[in-house]
Amino acid sequence: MRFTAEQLDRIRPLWHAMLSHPFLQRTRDGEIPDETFANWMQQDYLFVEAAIPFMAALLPKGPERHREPLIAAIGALQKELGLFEERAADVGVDLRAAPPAFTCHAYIQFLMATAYQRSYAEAYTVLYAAEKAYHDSWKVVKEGLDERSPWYPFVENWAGEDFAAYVAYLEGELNELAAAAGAEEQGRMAELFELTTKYEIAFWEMALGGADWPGVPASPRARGRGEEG
Ligand code: MP5
Repeated sequence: MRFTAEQLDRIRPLWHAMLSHPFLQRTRDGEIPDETFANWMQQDYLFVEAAIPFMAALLPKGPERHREPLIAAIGALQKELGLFEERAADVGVDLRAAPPAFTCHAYIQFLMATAYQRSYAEAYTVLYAAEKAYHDSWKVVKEGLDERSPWYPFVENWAGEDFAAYVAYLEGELNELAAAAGAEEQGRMAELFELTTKYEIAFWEMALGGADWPGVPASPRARGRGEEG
């Protein structure tokens, strides 16, 4: 069995926990409150912004054949920020109203630490797991969300054919990297695969439960929907 199939098999209960998360199910069923979805949008906008330097940090570490695809992926992220901005403007959400939540902050730190401190194959594992997680997660939402929903463009972005092809490409490349890695490095890649999945679950949990830091009183600004007080 190839690396990605082996990992998905190994962490199946976790992957299932991610895909059956109430945030996804309620979004799929059109039951997610606007403020809750806005919370996710604000936090994921910050995450995508941070994913650009993460990808850029992978560039000098990777093989030359990965340059063009990584540059294209960075371009796609920049376009994705535009999608957030367009959706947010449409529904009156201020994407800059909330600071990074604890989980978003931690996930971003994890991305950057992985890019700078780990091998290319290890960092690429995190890239693949995060992209695959979003592809699979938004496919769950696609199963039920009304195409006229203001959130449907996010479904089209991550559950669409272009993103599916990108994830399939990453999968093939990651399996090549894993085949060339020694047993110890493969073990570290497996650990990072699992950790990334846990961060993904934590991110949905944060999106659903609010973006306040433990011990810090909720700030009215953080709600970011223009209702002061
Ligand atoms: C992605 C994302 C997908 N936007 N947010 C989280 C928490 N995980 C994964 O990455 P991208 O870079 O938007 O395709």
